[in-house]
Amino acid sequence: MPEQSATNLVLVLNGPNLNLLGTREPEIYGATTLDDIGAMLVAEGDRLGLIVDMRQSNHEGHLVDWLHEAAGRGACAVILNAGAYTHTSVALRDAIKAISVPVIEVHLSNPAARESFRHRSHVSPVAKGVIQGFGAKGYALALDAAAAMRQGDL
Ligand code: CA2
Repeated sequence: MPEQSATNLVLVLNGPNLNLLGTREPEIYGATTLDDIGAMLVAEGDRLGLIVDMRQSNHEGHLVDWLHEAAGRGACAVILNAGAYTHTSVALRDAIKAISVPVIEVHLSNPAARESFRHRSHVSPVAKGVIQGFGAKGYALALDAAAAMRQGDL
Protein backbone atom coordinates (compact mmCIF):
# COMPACT_ATOMS: atom_id res chain seq x y z
CA MET A 1 0.00 0.00 0.00
CA PRO A 2 1.36 3.48 -0.89
CA GLU A 3 2.32 5.75 2.00
CA GLN A 4 0.01 8.69 2.39
CA SER A 5 1.62 11.99 1.44
CA ALA A 6 -0.03 15.40 1.35
CA THR A 7 -1.04 15.01 -2.23
CA ASN A 8 -1.74 11.35 -3.00
CA LEU A 9 -5.10 11.10 -1.24
CA VAL A 10 -8.22 10.71 -3.37
CA LEU A 11 -11.66 10.84 -1.79
CA VAL A 12 -14.34 8.93 -3.69
CA LEU A 13 -17.75 10.19 -2.64
CA ASN A 14 -21.04 8.51 -3.49
CA GLY A 15 -24.49 9.96 -2.99
CA PRO A 16 -27.97 8.68 -2.29
CA ASN A 17 -29.08 5.14 -3.06
CA LEU A 18 -25.71 4.08 -4.43
CA ASN A 19 -25.47 1.72 -1.44
CA LEU A 20 -28.05 -0.34 -3.39
CA LEU A 21 -25.71 -0.91 -6.33
CA GLY A 22 -25.63 -4.49 -7.53
CA THR A 23 -28.85 -5.37 -5.73
CA ARG A 24 -31.50 -3.56 -7.82
CA GLU A 25 -31.89 -2.19 -11.37
CA PRO A 26 -28.80 -4.00 -12.74
CA GLU A 27 -30.00 -3.22 -16.28
CA ILE A 28 -29.30 0.48 -15.57
CA TYR A 29 -26.52 0.46 -12.99
CA GLY A 30 -24.84 -2.93 -13.48
CA ALA A 31 -24.30 -5.88 -11.14
CA THR A 32 -21.17 -4.60 -9.40
CA THR A 33 -21.65 -3.57 -5.76
CA LEU A 34 -20.23 -0.40 -4.26
CA ASP A 35 -17.94 -2.57 -2.10
CA ASP A 36 -16.63 -4.22 -5.29
CA ILE A 37 -15.93 -0.78 -6.75
CA GLY A 38 -14.18 0.30 -3.54
CA ALA A 39 -11.94 -2.79 -3.55
CA MET A 40 -11.13 -2.29 -7.24
CA LEU A 41 -10.20 1.36 -6.61
CA VAL A 42 -7.96 0.56 -3.64
CA ALA A 43 -6.09 -2.01 -5.79
CA GLU A 44 -5.86 0.44 -8.69
CA GLY A 45 -4.74 3.16 -6.24
CA ASP A 46 -1.90 0.88 -5.09
CA ARG A 47 -0.75 0.58 -8.67
CA LEU A 48 -0.95 4.35 -9.22
CA GLY A 49 0.53 5.38 -5.86
CA LEU A 50 -2.74 6.85 -4.64
CA ILE A 51 -4.55 6.37 -1.34
CA VAL A 52 -8.27 5.86 -1.96
CA ASP A 53 -10.80 6.75 0.73
CA MET A 54 -14.30 5.82 -0.51
CA ARG A 55 -17.57 6.71 1.22
CA GLN A 56 -21.31 6.74 0.55
CA SER A 57 -24.09 8.73 2.16
CA ASN A 58 -27.78 9.26 1.58
CA HIS A 59 -27.48 12.71 3.17
CA GLU A 60 -26.54 15.84 1.23
CA GLY A 61 -24.79 17.52 4.19
CA HIS A 62 -22.43 14.57 4.62
CA LEU A 63 -21.27 15.01 1.04
CA VAL A 64 -20.73 18.75 1.66
CA ASP A 65 -18.74 17.98 4.84
CA TRP A 66 -16.62 15.42 3.00
CA LEU A 67 -15.79 17.89 0.23
CA HIS A 68 -14.58 20.33 2.91
CA GLU A 69 -12.64 17.47 4.53
CA ALA A 70 -10.95 16.66 1.21
CA ALA A 71 -9.67 20.23 1.07
CA GLY A 72 -8.61 20.16 4.75
CA ARG A 73 -6.65 16.94 4.24
CA GLY A 74 -4.94 18.18 1.09
CA ALA A 75 -6.50 15.56 -1.19
CA CYS A 76 -5.20 15.71 -4.75
CA ALA A 77 -8.65 14.93 -6.19
CA VAL A 78 -12.22 14.03 -5.37
CA ILE A 79 -14.18 11.56 -7.47
CA LEU A 80 -17.86 12.36 -6.99
CA ASN A 81 -20.96 10.46 -7.98
CA ALA A 82 -23.53 12.66 -6.31
CA GLY A 83 -26.41 10.46 -7.51
CA ALA A 84 -29.70 12.36 -7.74
CA TYR A 85 -28.19 15.33 -5.85
CA THR A 86 -26.28 15.99 -9.07
CA HIS A 87 -29.50 17.35 -10.51
CA THR A 88 -30.77 19.27 -7.47
CA SER A 89 -28.01 20.39 -5.16
CA VAL A 90 -26.80 23.98 -5.23
CA ALA A 91 -25.12 23.23 -1.87
CA LEU A 92 -22.85 20.66 -3.53
CA ARG A 93 -22.05 23.05 -6.36
CA ASP A 94 -21.14 25.77 -3.84
CA ALA A 95 -18.97 23.34 -1.83
CA ILE A 96 -17.07 22.23 -4.95
CA LYS A 97 -16.58 25.83 -6.01
CA ALA A 98 -15.34 26.74 -2.52
CA ILE A 99 -12.49 24.21 -2.49
CA SER A 100 -9.43 24.13 -4.70
CA VAL A 101 -9.34 20.32 -4.94
CA PRO A 102 -10.26 19.19 -8.48
CA VAL A 103 -13.49 17.22 -8.59
CA ILE A 104 -14.08 14.53 -11.20
CA GLU A 105 -17.80 13.88 -11.71
CA VAL A 106 -18.71 10.25 -12.40
CA HIS A 107 -21.97 8.55 -13.33
CA LEU A 108 -22.51 4.87 -13.98
CA SER A 109 -25.27 5.56 -16.49
CA ASN A 110 -25.34 8.35 -19.06
CA PRO A 111 -27.81 10.85 -17.60
CA ALA A 112 -27.84 12.80 -20.90
CA ALA A 113 -29.49 9.78 -22.54
CA ARG A 114 -32.14 9.41 -19.82
CA GLU A 115 -35.10 11.46 -18.53
CA SER A 116 -34.87 15.23 -19.10
CA PHE A 117 -34.71 15.94 -15.35
CA ARG A 118 -31.33 14.18 -15.35
CA HIS A 119 -29.93 16.40 -18.10
CA ARG A 120 -29.02 19.28 -15.80
CA SER A 121 -26.03 18.78 -13.54
CA HIS A 122 -25.17 21.34 -10.86
CA VAL A 123 -21.82 19.57 -10.50
CA SER A 124 -20.55 19.64 -14.12
CA PRO A 125 -19.98 23.42 -14.38
CA VAL A 126 -17.63 23.34 -11.37
CA ALA A 127 -16.05 19.91 -12.01
CA LYS A 128 -12.66 19.40 -13.60
CA GLY A 129 -14.23 16.81 -15.92
CA VAL A 130 -17.06 14.31 -16.28
CA ILE A 131 -17.06 10.56 -16.99
CA GLN A 132 -20.46 9.00 -17.53
CA GLY A 133 -22.08 5.98 -19.14
CA PHE A 134 -19.29 3.45 -18.63
CA GLY A 135 -20.62 1.70 -15.54
CA ALA A 136 -18.23 0.81 -12.71
CA LYS A 137 -15.27 1.19 -15.10
CA GLY A 138 -15.93 4.95 -15.02
CA TYR A 139 -14.58 5.10 -11.47
CA ALA A 140 -11.30 3.47 -12.61
CA LEU A 141 -11.10 5.92 -15.52
CA ALA A 142 -11.60 8.77 -13.05
CA LEU A 143 -8.82 7.45 -10.79
CA ASP A 144 -6.53 7.25 -13.79
CA ALA A 145 -7.40 10.87 -14.59
CA ALA A 146 -6.64 11.83 -10.96
CA ALA A 147 -3.20 10.18 -11.25
CA ALA A 148 -2.53 11.93 -14.55
CA MET A 149 -3.55 15.31 -13.07
CA ARG A 150 -1.22 14.71 -10.14
CA GLN A 151 1.64 13.99 -12.56
CA GLY A 152 0.79 17.17 -14.46
CA ASP A 153 -0.24 15.17 -17.53
CA LEU A 154 -3.85 16.41 -17.52
O1 CA2 B 1 -25.73 6.97 -13.25
C1 CA2 B 1 -25.41 7.38 -12.13
O2 CA2 B 1 -24.37 7.07 -11.56
C2 CA2 B 1 -26.38 8.29 -11.36
O3 CA2 B 1 -25.61 9.22 -10.60
C3 CA2 B 1 -27.17 7.36 -10.45
C4 CA2 B 1 -28.27 8.11 -9.68
C5 CA2 B 1 -29.15 8.88 -10.64
O4 CA2 B 1 -30.10 9.63 -9.90
C6 CA2 B 1 -28.35 9.83 -11.51
O5 CA2 B 1 -29.21 10.47 -12.40
C7 CA2 B 1 -27.29 9.06 -12.29
C8 CA2 B 1 -29.14 7.08 -8.94
C9 CA2 B 1 -28.39 6.19 -8.02
C10 CA2 B 1 -29.33 5.12 -7.56
O6 CA2 B 1 -28.60 3.93 -7.47
C11 CA2 B 1 -29.30 2.78 -7.44
C12 CA2 B 1 -28.56 1.63 -7.55
C13 CA2 B 1 -29.19 0.43 -7.57
C14 CA2 B 1 -30.56 0.35 -7.43
C15 CA2 B 1 -31.30 1.50 -7.32
C16 CA2 B 1 -30.66 2.72 -7.32
